[in-house]
Amino acid sequence: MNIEKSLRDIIVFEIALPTVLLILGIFTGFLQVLYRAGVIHAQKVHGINYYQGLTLHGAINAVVFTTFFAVAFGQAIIRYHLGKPLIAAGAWTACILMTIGTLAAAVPMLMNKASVLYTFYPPLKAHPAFYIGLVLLVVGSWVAFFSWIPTYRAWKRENAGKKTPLAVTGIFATFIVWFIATIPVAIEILFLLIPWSLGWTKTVNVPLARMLFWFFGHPLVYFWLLPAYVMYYTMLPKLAGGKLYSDFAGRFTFMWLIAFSAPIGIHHQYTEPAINTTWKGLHAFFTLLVAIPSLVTAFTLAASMEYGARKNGGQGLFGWWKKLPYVDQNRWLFSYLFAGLFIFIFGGITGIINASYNLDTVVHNTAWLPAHFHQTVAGPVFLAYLGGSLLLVTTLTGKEIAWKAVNVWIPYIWTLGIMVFSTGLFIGGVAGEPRRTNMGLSYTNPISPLYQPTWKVAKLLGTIGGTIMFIAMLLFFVVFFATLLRKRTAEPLLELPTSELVHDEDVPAVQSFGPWLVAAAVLLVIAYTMPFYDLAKAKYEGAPPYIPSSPVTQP
Ligand code: HAS
Repeated sequence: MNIEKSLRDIIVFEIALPTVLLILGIFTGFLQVLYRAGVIHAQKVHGINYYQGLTLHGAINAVVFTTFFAVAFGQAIIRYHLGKPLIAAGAWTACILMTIGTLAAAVPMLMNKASVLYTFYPPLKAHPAFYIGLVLLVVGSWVAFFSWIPTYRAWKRENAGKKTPLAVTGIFATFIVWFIATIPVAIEILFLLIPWSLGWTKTVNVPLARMLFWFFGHPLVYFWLLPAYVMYYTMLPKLAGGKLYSDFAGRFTFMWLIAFSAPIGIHHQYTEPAINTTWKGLHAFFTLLVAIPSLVTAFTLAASMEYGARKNGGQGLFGWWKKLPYVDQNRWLFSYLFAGLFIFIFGGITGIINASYNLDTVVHNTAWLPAHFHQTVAGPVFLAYLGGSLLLVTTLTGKEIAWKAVNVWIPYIWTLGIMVFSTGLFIGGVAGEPRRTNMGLSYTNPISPLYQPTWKVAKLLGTIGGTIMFIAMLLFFVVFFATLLRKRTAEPLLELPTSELVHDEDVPAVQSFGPWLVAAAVLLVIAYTMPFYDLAKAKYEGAPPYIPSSPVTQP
């Protein structure tokens, strides 16, 4: 499809900018591995302090890269599937706000004035520019979302009675989840963190700020996941040589995530003393319900791939697995999506372990947690985004993928790295290895009284896995930038693989957002009214800022 040059340029910029930043995000991730393994026994290296590196790693990879990708990908999906031009002013304003916001937040992070981790958890306190930058990034993404609504409405009027394309439903679900998620964090940042950071208030209400953060923090992970699901449902079956097994399964998944992504944030706070166990139990129950669409996704995608593999001559109960295009250079996106799915099996299982209130008390705040989230956000999500970034760049610039033979193997190298890395972290976590800790100064430093020799195997696995991941990303950067910078060989178009359907069920309940928005509102009232009321009633003392390099809170 031929699309406006300005939109092409915006999307390519929104992919290229965060990918450049990702170089730093990946490098600081690799440094984390080395600090924790005890290869580095220092507070800082190359001028980057441990917590500063951890913040850069989390903020660039999990906040900046993901938000830019979701907006760029959303624009491409809406433009392609609705076949109507987008509102140019919306696309430009979003891009400018997100870029200014990112740069504003980057400066204090690079100056070590915002080493508060991606969770910006008080009493860790950042420079105001960090919070203001994040607000602009979020507002930019809202502008993009709101600017798609008139285009969608116009399409609906012109196509009365037609189902909204599945991919468009998925993108709207993504941004509805994002909008719901970002309201509480906007309240946290605007009313608690910015005034505190500017010195207008002396202390901060930590339990309130944290509850607002996790009200945002869990739907955030489904905001990350949903664009990957859009690719899984609408592209993967086609790439596998088949069709999507069930349209209903896709719509159900998107709608269910709108309703259940948010009323579950307290599962990150099972150990917070300020919250009553009744609400923790309720959020645990809702968390188990949020896993349902992912289980539906697992079976639907397996059936879709089986359909494609059998069309391609696959036979037998398991023999058809051999007929999938694992290393087909022309269907290279399959390898990115399939590898992510494989990793997600383990990310999903460990998520359900975390959700189980009593089991979580064993693993909370240990290395188990980064293992879980590397098998979710750094697994299916990251691989889908890397693949999606390459897809958008190659189609919108008319440039062929460089290093095709290498490209198709990158996701498998990454998968090997993630699996070894996470195994090390899971083992270490169960043994009590803490997360967010510069262990090179303590537990993995033989001259420290805290040295833990029994964690050696876990650390060795973590280091080997982390190194393999780093190599995979170096290869990705070579492929990505070689593609971006090479000569154009075809006309720049927007072409997205789109699956046909095996079963096109007509189920009105999953064809309209309205009932699911109402369900989301009702569930939020049930899940959060009493916990916030309890916090409002309690008379906790406000907390002064905490400086990461010192265990003593600063007056
Ligand atoms: Fe999680 C903590 C529970 C999913 C990300 N999670 C985190 C954190 C992050 C994160 C970043 O209940 C840490 C935050 C921090 O910094 O503190 N999580 C869950 C549950 C799910 C889940 C129940 N998480 C995700 C996803 C994430 C993500 C998705 C990112 C995108 N998580 C928790 C809990 C905590 C937590 C607690 C807090 C713990 C604590 O103590 O702090 C579920 O949504 C998972 C459902 C998934 C499945 C898997 C389906 C499998 C599929 C693959 C099929 C494969 C095929 C291929 C077909 C049920 C779809 C077959 C191929 C072959 C070769 C066989």
